[in-house]
Amino acid sequence: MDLRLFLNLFAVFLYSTAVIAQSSDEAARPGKKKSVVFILTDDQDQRMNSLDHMPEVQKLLIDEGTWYQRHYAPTALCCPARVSIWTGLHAHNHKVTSVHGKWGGWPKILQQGLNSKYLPIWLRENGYKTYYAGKLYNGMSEKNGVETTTARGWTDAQLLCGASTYQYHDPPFQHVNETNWNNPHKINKNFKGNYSTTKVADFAYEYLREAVKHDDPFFLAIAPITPHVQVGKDNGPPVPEKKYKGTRPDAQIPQTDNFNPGKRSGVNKVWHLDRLNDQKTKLLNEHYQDRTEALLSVDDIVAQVHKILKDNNKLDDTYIIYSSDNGFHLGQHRLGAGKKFAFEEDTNVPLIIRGPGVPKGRKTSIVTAHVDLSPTILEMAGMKQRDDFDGRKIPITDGDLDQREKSDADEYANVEFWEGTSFGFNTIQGKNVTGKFVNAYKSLRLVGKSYDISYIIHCHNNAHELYDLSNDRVQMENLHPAAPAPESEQNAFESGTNTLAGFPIQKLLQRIDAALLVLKSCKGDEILCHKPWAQLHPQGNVNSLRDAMNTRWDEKYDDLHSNYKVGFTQCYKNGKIDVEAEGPQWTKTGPKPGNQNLVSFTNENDPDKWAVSSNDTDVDEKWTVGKDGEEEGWWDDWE
Ligand SMILES: [Ca+2]
Repeated sequence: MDLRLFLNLFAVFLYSTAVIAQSSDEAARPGKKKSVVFILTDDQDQRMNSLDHMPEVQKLLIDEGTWYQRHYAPTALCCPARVSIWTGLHAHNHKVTSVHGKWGGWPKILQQGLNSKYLPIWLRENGYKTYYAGKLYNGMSEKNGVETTTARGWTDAQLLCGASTYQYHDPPFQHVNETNWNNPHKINKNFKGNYSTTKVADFAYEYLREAVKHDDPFFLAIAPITPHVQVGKDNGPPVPEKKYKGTRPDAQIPQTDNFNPGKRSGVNKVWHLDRLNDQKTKLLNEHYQDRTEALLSVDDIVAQVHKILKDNNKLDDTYIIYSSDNGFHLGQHRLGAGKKFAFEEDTNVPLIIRGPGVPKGRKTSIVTAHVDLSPTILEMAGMKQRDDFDGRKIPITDGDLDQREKSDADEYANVEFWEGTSFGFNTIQGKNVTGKFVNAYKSLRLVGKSYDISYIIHCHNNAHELYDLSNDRVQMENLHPAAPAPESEQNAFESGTNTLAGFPIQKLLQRIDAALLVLKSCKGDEILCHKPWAQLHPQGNVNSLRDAMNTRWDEKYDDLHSNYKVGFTQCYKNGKIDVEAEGPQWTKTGPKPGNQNLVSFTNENDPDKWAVSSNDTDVDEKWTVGKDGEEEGWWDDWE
């Protein structure tokens, strides 16, 4: 090749590389106010492959954007998860742990001051127009005063509110604007004959067409109830739009090793569940089919949003984010239909981002969580991070993704739960299981270069779960030394599996228990939620589990584990946060013991008597579907 030609080509190459780098940096640079469309589904799984049934999501988001395959709901329940999305806080800091009652729902959100401390308020202050169409939180009903005080911060919003929020037909909406939040309109119930998801879509398109006319940046959230079960007047699985009913006859729950398994799994009551019979697995498969068909209406939203942005030349200035508040299980570990567990089906949710500077067709395994979404959107809006954020901005450029993926520092997600759960779909030793049971737990997902670990500590029975997800992606083999075993057999640890990823399990447990101690107490800038080792080793010489496993730290972790093991002294099943009963906490100055004066929590061993053993009168013993149809988990009871 002619040298001059080569040099010219080389110069062109350098120039174009610089331009690409510059535009990518520019997209992420604070000060640039990009618009954002956030599509948030309700109870959509990632682990049951629901996204495979959405061709527009595949084509316009996954192929054209980045798929964050290890994205987690910090609490696997609508209301706590949504508050984490909009505030950037973990539930142990925002304190909304339930969907209703004293510890959750709209009244609790108001009580915690969260109506004036969340994303749309901050975006408005930065000159954004903010719009919302669909379900925002739980419990936004007349009886909870939503017609007196409703959500703040929206330029305009149509919020699904009241008793029929979870009905797929005749949806009720409250029309909200930026001035009337303290004297809002009544809930409008005059949408007879409308299908909920398409009505949400119509409002959203109206907002989007208005927003693209102006130069102001905008934020639009589109939050249909799909594919949540139908609750209230009519109960059952989600109802697909008429044109899609019956269009996915072959859709089937993935036949993973944890689907209605022949061997027992989990701990506590899950361990005792009978295997589901054919009639029940058939019902679950029909439920799955209804979910995939209902999601096709959301797929239409993705296509139409893309079209409106494209037709108005706004695609280059707008991010599209797609996620779900929490995941869902259908038959895994012999459970029925539901959520609330620390199993991956319930906690690992879709997250896809497309937009300026975001790599196309990239799939990343970095760990991200809902608490990271508000920080990320503030970054997209060119705004500074807030000191109290528990989350951190998600990398959205090739360069930043490369850096995070290559980083030696470990990746964490902290998943917690305070509510109870039911097993109404199940039997134990042939008997129906009725009632609501304690399901409070603390858990940790920890992913490093050669390890992928899930660790769960339950309040009930102080039961522990430890899984090696690099070999056991579906959490069937509990490697904890105290794991249950079938009668006259030994558990995996006793049978000789005493290492995980090459680490001795006993020593590993001391380390990850300490990391969980930090994470269950983490708080904004004071105790960073993504740097547990920095708290445990303030001298800065330990940055990963691998570093912490060094034998020079054995004594330190022996001591920590003897004195500050994560555990509970009392269990609740109504969402109550009682920090004193949650064992030791981590503080800025180190570990602090829990309340030693509480009587230790014990359980009956007979599974039929496992309803609850709490002496606290605050526990909600009556557990029925509320009039506003907002009780969660009840669908384990239908059929
Ligand atoms: Ca949900």
